[in-house]
Amino acid sequence: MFGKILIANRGEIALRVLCACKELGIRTVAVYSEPDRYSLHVRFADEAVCIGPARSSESYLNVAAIISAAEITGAEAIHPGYGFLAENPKFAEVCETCRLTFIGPRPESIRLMGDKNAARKRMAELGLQVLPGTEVVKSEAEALKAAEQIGYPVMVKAAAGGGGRGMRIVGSADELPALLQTAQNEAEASFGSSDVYLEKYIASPRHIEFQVLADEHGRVVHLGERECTIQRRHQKVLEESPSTQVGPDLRREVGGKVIQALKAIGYRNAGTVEFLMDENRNLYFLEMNTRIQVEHAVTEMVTGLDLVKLQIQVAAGEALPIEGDTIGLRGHAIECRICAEDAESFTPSAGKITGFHVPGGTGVRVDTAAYAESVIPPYYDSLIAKLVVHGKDRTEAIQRMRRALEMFIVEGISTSIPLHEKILADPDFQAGKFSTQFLRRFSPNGVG
Ligand code: MV4
Repeated sequence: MFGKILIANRGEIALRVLCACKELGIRTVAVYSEPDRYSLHVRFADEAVCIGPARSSESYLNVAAIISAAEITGAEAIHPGYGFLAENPKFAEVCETCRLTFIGPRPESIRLMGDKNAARKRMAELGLQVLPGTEVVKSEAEALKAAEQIGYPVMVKAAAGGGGRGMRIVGSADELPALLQTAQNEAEASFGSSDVYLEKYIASPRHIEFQVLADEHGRVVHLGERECTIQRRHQKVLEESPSTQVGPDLRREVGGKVIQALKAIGYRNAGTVEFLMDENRNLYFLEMNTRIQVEHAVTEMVTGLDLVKLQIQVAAGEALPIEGDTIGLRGHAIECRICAEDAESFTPSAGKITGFHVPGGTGVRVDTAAYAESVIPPYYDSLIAKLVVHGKDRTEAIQRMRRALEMFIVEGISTSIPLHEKILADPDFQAGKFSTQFLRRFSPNGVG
């Protein structure tokens, strides 16, 4: 096992990784930007190194500064958390070159899944269902011909994409030339590649993802699914596990296919395989995330596992301490992402937290790096806390979340707590009836 790990992140996920290291008896190195000097991840780490000014490109994305910090402190491994350098294959390679263990998948796996079209093609070859679609389209004529075959509406997607950028819905042939061009331009501007492909468009899907873990001895297990359909502008707002739309048979079928596909590519460490579900409960592979995700805690609540400890253990070469291909799921978990944002405009709300109280009690978990008098800087992600509850079933989890939200106090800045209260009170949400369009009902301008 590693003696010392550097945590290349900030906020709640840096603290989350610290918790796992402490429980495994591993010493920790925090890195921080200048405005993060008084952050809890700095306070609770054994050592801390300032890696640059506020701007991420000069601090949390500064590969040279992070590798130097690891070398100076004698860390043997780096945990990247999520965001920042977590899915950068070059960073994973640099770690290897510097004889530091990158706690995550091999660089080849990160690179494959970063190319959405290549990933889609590979996973289809390996047995996962995908939507009808194309390879990268070379010309307008080729796109028109392919779209005719697929049938409108189709979606134009950036091959290097993610986060909804470089995506366009095309309803008919006359719209295609202009939308193809704008998607290509946006893809070029956002990702430095204008490559796009087409896919059959699903109008009101659900977003369902499978959590997987793989060790270095060829073992791959899945830990069930998460329902992540409640999103706004391609940001997840609330997640739960299990999904009301996935029963034991579908879970076993798709989970089994996911395991086979990931064994075939020699996948290692934690990962998430995303699917779109249509109204007939078909699951179509969308993309794979090669990192620990924000919402991993809901899977931890229903499996009783510590995913970050397991990431560290498998990265150190240990075998997965899990019997069989799947693990039993117990009860129901829900996570609300508490963000520092204006309740009406959803714009980020930075500043000093003047009053702070987190709920507790049976079945409640709060992951946060915020505290009373702490300052939320404007430079980074607006997530300030994850409120996660577990109950014996979905009804109890909803009741528990509603009382926990009521007992969560954040003063001095605006948060998304009122939005969560509205979602949890909604009869359609309570009945499990929703799609990716759900949050539009709470936005006066219809921008979900
Ligand atoms: C789609 C789709 C409908 N049909 N693909 C959004 C982000 C990117 N990862 C993929 N996304 C979508 N791809 C086809 N063929 C609808 C979305 C989508 C979406 C997906 C999951 C959760 C929320 C969403 C919100 C808008 C669009």
